[in-house]
Amino acid sequence: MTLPLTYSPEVAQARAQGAAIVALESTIITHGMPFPQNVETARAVEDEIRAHGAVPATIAIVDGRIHIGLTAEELDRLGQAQNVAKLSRADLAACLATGGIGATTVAATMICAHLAGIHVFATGGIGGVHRGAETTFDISADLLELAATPVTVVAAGAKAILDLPKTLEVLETHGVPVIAYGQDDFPAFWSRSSGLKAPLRMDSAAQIAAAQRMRTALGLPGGQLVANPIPHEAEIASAEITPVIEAALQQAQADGISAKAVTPYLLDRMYEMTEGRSLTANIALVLNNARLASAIAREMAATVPPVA
Ligand code: PSU
Ligand code: MN
Repeated sequence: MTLPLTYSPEVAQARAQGAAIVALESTIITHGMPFPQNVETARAVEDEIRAHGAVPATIAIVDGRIHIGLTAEELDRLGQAQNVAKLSRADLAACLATGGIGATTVAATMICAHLAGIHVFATGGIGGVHRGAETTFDISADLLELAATPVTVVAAGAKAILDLPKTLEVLETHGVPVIAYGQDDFPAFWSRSSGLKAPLRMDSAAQIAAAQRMRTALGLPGGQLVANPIPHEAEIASAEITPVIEAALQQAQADGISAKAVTPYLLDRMYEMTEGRSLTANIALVLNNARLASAIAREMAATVPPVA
């Protein structure tokens, strides 16, 4: 069976030349940000990657095929479509088999990036262990994917809507390297520090690329989580964001939100309660992650032969 992969012309050319490529997810577009900022941000992130010497590959399922790189029209269509399925590892094959349209989470984007020979991926925040997971068992499939699939994911840590100590514990149990970039603390998305020390720290893209190569050489499956703190000027102080998080969590509980709907619901509530400030910060940190991912991809491309 041939894989249902479609490369955009830009990504196909980059692959042929062995150029640096950075994968991007699409759930952040369909479920993470409102229209039109979602499409504007997706474009800005792609441009930022091009400006930093790499080629962007936004990944989504369109008409039952895995698209590695979206054309401008496809991106517009996805950004405005209603009721797009949010696809993780569990849903990906079913969506492809039934010919639908779908947005890939961090987990599904990692799977698709790996199929396409792409080793690095930039996003905003990853899914993690939800607060109350001891009763709900709500632990994002993103964490297990990092343990299984050899892609380095650059994120601004995880949102404090999650239980961050438990998230770090699950990553450790599954053998996922968690690398803070340029500081000792694990960042918490809108805030540069979560108050928790990250297990590992690196200060250069070259070290991060070398660590992924070494992991693979040792025969260890899986990727790495690079936690890149939000730029100083875009940070929302923890004293300001904490009450908003608490209120959003309470509303989610009152509304009986569960499973896949939890993360999009919380993001939406926070956007409204901060009057868009959470989104402005989100955009700044994704751009920052795109820059670091581009540098890592350039380091990787310098050592990895082009795809035949
Ligand atoms: N966290 C964010 N923004 C996001 C997501 C998570 O700060 O957009 C999205 C990502 O696509 C992530 C997914 O992979 O939500 C995780 O969903 P869940 O918690 O249902 O696994
Ligand atoms: Mn979940």
